[in-house]
Amino acid sequence: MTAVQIAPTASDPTFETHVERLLPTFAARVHDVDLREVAAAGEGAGLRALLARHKVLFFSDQAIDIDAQVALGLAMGELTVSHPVVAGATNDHPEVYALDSYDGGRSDIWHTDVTFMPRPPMASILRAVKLPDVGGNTNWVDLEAAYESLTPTVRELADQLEAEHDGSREFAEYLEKRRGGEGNDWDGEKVRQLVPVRQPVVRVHPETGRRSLFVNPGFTTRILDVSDAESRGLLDIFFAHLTKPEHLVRHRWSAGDVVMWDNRSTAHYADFNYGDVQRVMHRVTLRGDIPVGPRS
Ligand SMILES: O=C(O)CCC(=O)C(=O)O
Ligand SMILES: [Fe+2]
Repeated sequence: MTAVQIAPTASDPTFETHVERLLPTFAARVHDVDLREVAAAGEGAGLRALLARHKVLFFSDQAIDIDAQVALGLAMGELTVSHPVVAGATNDHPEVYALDSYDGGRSDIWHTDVTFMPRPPMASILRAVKLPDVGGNTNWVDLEAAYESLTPTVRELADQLEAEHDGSREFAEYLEKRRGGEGNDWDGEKVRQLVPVRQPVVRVHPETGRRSLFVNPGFTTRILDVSDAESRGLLDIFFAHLTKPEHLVRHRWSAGDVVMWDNRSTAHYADFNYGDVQRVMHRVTLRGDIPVGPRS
């Protein structure tokens, strides 16, 4: 790992002078910022605002361990537990979600984190712990650009729709394996069952007011109040727009990388192309709000 830069952020609490934009609509590399310093200096609010603006932020050469990752999350907001049904990385770190490829921890399907709960986390902060030499890149798409890429007539239809999100396919087995079939406390309630939830198909970002296409192949199971055939057709259209290459940024991980993303405006996918090599990532998530559509 190269030397960590000391953050000269006091002169720019918005961090904008540190930003290198990666695509016209989203994603930015943030240079010469030490995330431990940001947390210690109480500058988390600036980072949070930067994240709402750019949607995905990439940081490199960070000397961050599990405790520093938690401290960073706390500087930016309130942390959730690791996941509704997956236990924390260690007993001391119930808020850290370990994605270990040796333990089935893969994310090779497009998704936005935890949209199968009524109140999904607003943002995720991910740190590379153990990486394959090559492969295991992560991809993010801009759900606001995906919404904008629909024709106005289809946008107007999407604005009126709601969809079912269900975490069972991805996570029911984790819940069954937990002692007593009990998950974690999420939003003040013990999770004992993954009950499908209703979410708006178009989400209005609570900070920016921008609209995004808030469906994903990982958890969105159907469009509600239309026929099965219509639901399938609509989801096909929405998913195709979501994953257009021009809405996508891909990251090749190095040791010391930290990436954070806004779950209110993006979806992501981790490539699984590294065979039986171990890949471990640690994530913390910031508590979010209940998604709101244009009509609610
Ligand atoms: O492993 C990755 O790169 C991403 C995993 C993921 O989906 C997440 O951390 O939410
Ligand atoms: Fe994820």
